[in-house]
Amino acid sequence: MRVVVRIVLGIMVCVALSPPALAEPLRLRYANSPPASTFPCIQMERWADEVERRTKGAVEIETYPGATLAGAGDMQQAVAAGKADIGCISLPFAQQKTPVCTLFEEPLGFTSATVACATFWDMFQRYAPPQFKSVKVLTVFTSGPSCLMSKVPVRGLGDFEGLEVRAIGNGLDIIRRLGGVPVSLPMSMTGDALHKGTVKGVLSSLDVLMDMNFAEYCRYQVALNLHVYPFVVVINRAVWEGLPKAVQQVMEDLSREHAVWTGQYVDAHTRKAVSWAVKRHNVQFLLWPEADLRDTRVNLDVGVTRWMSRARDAGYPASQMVRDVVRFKAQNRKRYGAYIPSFP
Ligand code: DTR
Repeated sequence: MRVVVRIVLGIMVCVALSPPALAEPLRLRYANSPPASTFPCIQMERWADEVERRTKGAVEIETYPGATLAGAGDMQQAVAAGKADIGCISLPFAQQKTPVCTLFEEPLGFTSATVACATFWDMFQRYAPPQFKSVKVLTVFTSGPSCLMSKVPVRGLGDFEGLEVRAIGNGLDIIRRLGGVPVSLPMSMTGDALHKGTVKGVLSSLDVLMDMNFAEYCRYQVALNLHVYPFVVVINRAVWEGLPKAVQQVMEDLSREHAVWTGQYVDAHTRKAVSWAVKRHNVQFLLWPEADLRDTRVNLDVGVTRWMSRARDAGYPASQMVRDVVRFKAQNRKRYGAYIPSFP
């Protein structure tokens, strides 16, 4: 009997002293729609790595690029319904629109993704859009400024007339106002359309020259530096509220830092993409006559005026928002540098 008691006591001591079984990590599924090679998915992988590192493995992020878990058109709904825990919303595809998001689809003169990302984050905090109440916003960012890449040389507004150009969201209206023929296509279908010739150009940031290999089709570029394309990353509200406070804090601390990281990545990667496109496909950068650039600016300023009217109608302080975006943009240019891309 004494031996049995000693054995039981021994087992109890071993169990008491053994390290606690490593808790299973919390697994979160992160859905994204563009191809894995493009910057919205590169930023997703970096965010996932940082969350796993800063939570010391307590959280594991399973990433799903290329619309393998949820598509661009229903990303917020997929997260709200719990089909994905986290989702990256390309705002031009979002069903609901709010002024602080659509403002960034107007040409605001950004030349740097870093400044655009930081400014969008600052404006988003100040004018939190009600459209995201069903989820928790983790971070926001933008593309770099949109430029014209085309299969045929476009040396001014005259050459732009009647040209079929691909864009999304407000980019379509910009093409229309400049005399082109807008073609709405998701990024994933644009390469095929360029190959077939159903579109002759693309209005997008220059990273896609390399990441989507558009330089193979579009040998001519015009650095118009028009609007950017905004993105918002959200997490399911119930999943967020179920996270340990320490994990929530990691994600909150990452929010603005990651927005700036994404902008810095896009600016550096755009320089690399342009250099690659020149060397590999001999792309040329065309300069428009000053009169055409002036007419373009005047024409597109109409868009900001129309945005102000719509924002006022929606009950937003439109004039104050424009003053704030100019102020935040100046502050962020001073803080992060006024990156002016140098094209060959
Ligand atoms: N031009 C917008 C946004 C965008 C810019 N670069 C990329 C790369 C991958 C996906 C989207 C974007 C667009 O065409 O969707």
